[in-house]
Amino acid sequence: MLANRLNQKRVLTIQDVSCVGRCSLTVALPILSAAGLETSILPTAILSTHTGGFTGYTYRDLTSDIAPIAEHWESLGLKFDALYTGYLGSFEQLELVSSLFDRFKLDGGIILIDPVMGDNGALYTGFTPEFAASMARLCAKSDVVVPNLTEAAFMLNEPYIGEGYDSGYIEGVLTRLRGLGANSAVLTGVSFEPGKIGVATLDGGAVEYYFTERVDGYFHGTGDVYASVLLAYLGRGLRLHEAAAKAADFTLECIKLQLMSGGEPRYGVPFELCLGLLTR
Ligand code: PXL
Repeated sequence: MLANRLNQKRVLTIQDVSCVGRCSLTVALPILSAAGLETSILPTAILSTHTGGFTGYTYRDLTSDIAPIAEHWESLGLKFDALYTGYLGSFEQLELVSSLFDRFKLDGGIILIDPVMGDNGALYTGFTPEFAASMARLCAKSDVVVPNLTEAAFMLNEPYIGEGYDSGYIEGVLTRLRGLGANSAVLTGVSFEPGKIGVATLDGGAVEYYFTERVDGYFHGTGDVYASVLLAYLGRGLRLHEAAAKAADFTLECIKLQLMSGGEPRYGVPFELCLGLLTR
């Protein structure tokens, strides 16, 4: 991958700004920066808070800014070592992002899609199965797709199975995710036994697993923390499975601190206190 003389990789992350509530860009930007990646952002919308756990939030759609921003960047000849998408809010944004992938990825660069759409068997407010089908089509352009079990089920148009599954099921899901055209897939929230939760990865060889202790509860924004740390380590050149495992450890640290802090889950996890783990 092309880098500047300090050997810094250049990343573009495309997702909303939820002003309050530690998710999307307010998580991705500090994590990628702490890991030493030069990080550019393309905000797709500005919300006063995220949509999970707050009512009355404002939403300013920035879709119409994407094309002119991209034209300016093209005039500058910009390209990125990695493009990373998180929460995207409309079919039009999916179309625009698909074109950004074609125009701004360096040869040998990474496209990472975190298809943020839902959790625990349900889609977040505002998302539909049709949107999940379009997200699945976008995944054909990805090098790495990072869904949880809910997002995977909706993208594959399959029933959601939240528990009681076996490794055959997980391996089938990963294979079908690659069948969408993604080069590799990381499935989060995989659990075969009480007290343990983890990730399963597939990049062409055998499926690999990594488990940590399970902390019960719902922790807002941890999917965004996970995907950002995953990309941070991929940018450092770690193999997919190693990066996926390190991201799981980092996310667990954040969750433990969240429990210690006693803060309201909707304000997200105190990932700031873990950033030192990412700096050299
Ligand atoms: O954490 C994912 C996320 C990102 N952005 C917005 C959200 C959510 C999850 O609810 O609402 C606006």
